[in-house]
Amino acid sequence: MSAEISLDLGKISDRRLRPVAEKVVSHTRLSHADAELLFTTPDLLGLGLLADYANRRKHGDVVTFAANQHINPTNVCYLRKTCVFCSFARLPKEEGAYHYSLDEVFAEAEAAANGLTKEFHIVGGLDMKAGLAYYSEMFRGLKSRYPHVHIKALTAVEIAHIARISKMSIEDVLIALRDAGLDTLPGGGAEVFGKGVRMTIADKKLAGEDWIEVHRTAHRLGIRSNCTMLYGHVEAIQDRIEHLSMLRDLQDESHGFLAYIPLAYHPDNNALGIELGRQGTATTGFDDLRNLAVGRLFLDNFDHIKTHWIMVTPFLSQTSLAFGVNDLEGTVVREKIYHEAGAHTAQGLSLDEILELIRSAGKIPAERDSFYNILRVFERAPAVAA
Ligand code: V47
Repeated sequence: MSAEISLDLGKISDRRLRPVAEKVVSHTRLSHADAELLFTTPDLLGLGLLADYANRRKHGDVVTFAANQHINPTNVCYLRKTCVFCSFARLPKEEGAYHYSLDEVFAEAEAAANGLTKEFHIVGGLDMKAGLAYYSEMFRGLKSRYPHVHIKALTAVEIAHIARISKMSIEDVLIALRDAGLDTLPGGGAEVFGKGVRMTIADKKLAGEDWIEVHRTAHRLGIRSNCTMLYGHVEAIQDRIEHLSMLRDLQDESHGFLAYIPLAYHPDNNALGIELGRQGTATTGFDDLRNLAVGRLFLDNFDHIKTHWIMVTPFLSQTSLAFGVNDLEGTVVREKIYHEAGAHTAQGLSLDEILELIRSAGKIPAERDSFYNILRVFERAPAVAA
């Protein structure tokens, strides 16, 4: 594939990016100083060109998506008061708190009876009533009803919570959940690993090193996972670089990550947004594209960079397909976490809408399974007559 992929260095206007470009072309790993330059250059188009080059070298013009359904079984979370960026969590007796019975989960999952859904993405709060038995029965029930649907469930933070309330090791919890039907772990709960930032936005949440350790254990057991970074709140550029570095190091060691997904902070209806005076002011398109492009370039050992259209809008996600991104969050069906935090996007996209987004960016849409095997490739859009 790489034979036809070229990079026109003349189009990169920030000359300081040239040595970085040469490293990208020669597959040389980028340093922290390179990452700092990428995070600060005003030459967004130059950065995009580099990221697009690195992406097309791996994936050509193919952009993948999965037919997935998000299910959030509980919003009860004992970290409600200390994870100040979150708008989704509630204390058990607070207005709006909910905890689905298993029958309610199965009823919500009935949307998968359409035969199109290939993945359940299941995450929720740290609920004292949602332990190993609850999730094991849930996964068994889902697998018996929809054996073909992959279960991507429970962030590292939830795994650690289940281990703590069940007085079990992380490894034993992962093994028990895998036996019940868990296939992979989603990438949530990572936020920003640096201690200073974590103390400010998610004091008492699982520490960054411990988040990494849960994923390391999962990878050792053959359970693949995703990873994320929540950006656009109080973190400095150095915090972003340290975070990405920790992800890159674990990937070198385990090769267990499937995709990296930068998550844009949404400031509505949460204490942090109020404190920062940011209600209604989400991240900028410039920073959204930059985070995706830097992810592609710095995480040279990752195959897939995914854009979450719910957080950055389908329009920006579409634009990001020219900034290093090869994977689009899927159909989703009914999203709750970011809509509580002020996302104004739809709660799901139809297959036709996804195909149109990808095609009108000049790319080739392909449906994938949860391990990124291509299931079907769709035609390119027919050329428009001049
Ligand atoms: O960890 C919570 C984020 C994450 C807010 O693995 C917020 O395929 C923005 O990780 N503004 C959970 N973000 C979701 C997640 C995810 C999403 C899509 C795909 C995958 C995957 C994983 O949501 C949390 C946190 O970082 N979040 N509150 C907020 N106010």
